[in-house]
Amino acid sequence: DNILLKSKFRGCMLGALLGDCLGAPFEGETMTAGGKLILQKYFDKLEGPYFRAPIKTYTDDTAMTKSVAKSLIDKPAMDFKFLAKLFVKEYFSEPKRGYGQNVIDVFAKLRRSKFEDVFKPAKEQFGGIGSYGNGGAMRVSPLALYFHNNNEGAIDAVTKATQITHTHKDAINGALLQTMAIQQCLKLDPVEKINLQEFTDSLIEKMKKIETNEEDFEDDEKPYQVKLIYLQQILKSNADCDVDDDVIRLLGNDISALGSVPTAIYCFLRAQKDIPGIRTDNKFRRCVQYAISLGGDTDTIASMTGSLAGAYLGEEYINEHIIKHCEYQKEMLEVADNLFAVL
Ligand code: F2R
Ligand code: MG
Ligand code: MG
Ligand code: MG
Repeated sequence: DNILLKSKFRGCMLGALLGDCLGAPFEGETMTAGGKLILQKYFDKLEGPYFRAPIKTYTDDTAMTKSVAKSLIDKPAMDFKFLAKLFVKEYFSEPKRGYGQNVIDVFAKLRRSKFEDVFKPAKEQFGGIGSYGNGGAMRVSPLALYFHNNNEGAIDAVTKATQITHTHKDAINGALLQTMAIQQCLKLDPVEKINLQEFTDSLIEKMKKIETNEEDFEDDEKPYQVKLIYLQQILKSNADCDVDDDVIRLLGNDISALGSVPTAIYCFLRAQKDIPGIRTDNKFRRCVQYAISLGGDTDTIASMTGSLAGAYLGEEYINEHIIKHCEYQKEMLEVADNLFAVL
């Protein structure tokens, strides 16, 4: 019903914000056992009785998500020149949010070219290959929500919104996979357990339709399907101690879309059950804490994991103390409500 869906919109947007804000201090780190204990205490403290503390600031992940949401709210028919201008305006007003170097170059080119063809600068990057970074996937939440009942609309809008900065197939397909995963979460009942096999089989089916149009079906032409099969295998293996190493080795924890989107989906699904070393009864927290505990691109993986967890569980499952530590939390609720209102 409408009340649940509205809560899921809020949960998804707050989850994306919280993962970014809490994950950012750990970006680029390798997490040791000691590091994971520090992380447990960090969450315990933030979740405890509210205390005044320096605010946890958001990074490029949220900065770009804000622009995607504004674009949808102001012009729901999607105007990609408008979106490109919002990205550029946001970047030049606050450049120190930890953006990737490629997107910085694209923004400079967009501004210099007066936005004549907003898809041209990104196409020229990396000798014409385009960026395979996770910058497209990390900002899709608003699009996944807005187009939750419109599969074709979602595919078209996510593809183009990604292509403003990222034209590599892996970047686009990673953004599409994250979109479809969020949309599946919206359809789940938060009080019912997730059928992990069904959830992942359904993503594989959808990626089969996206990773086609190639001459041959060689392994490296369907990389996301390969990753999703690894994901299923790791989920099924119940050995606990070395699993994190397998996750990092087989799924990745880096800034590429291919090395992070399947990981975020894995974190969300794995955290539906207890995880050794993560002491909490709160499922939402378990998802985000687990994502950060893998190290690497922690803000982005935790943000993508958080948006999935929030879209499944809804706002009520997010601890009210913890979210108060995040910059922009009040505004993000309004963003979610405005997105819901333009449906
Ligand atoms: N950039 C970071 N984190 C590292 C630096 C942190 C920052 N300097 C700080 O001080 O805190 N985080 C943010 O970037 C990731 C999203 O990146 P996005 O938007 O995809 O950027 P970009 O520049 O397009 O790609 C990232 C880098 O990947 C490499 N790369 C991409 N495509 C490539 C290709 N075809 N060939 C070779 N290399 C490629 C480049 O090094 C890109 O700069 C998120 O983690 C966000 O949090
Ligand atoms: Mg970031
Ligand atoms: Mg483990
Ligand atoms: Mg990051």
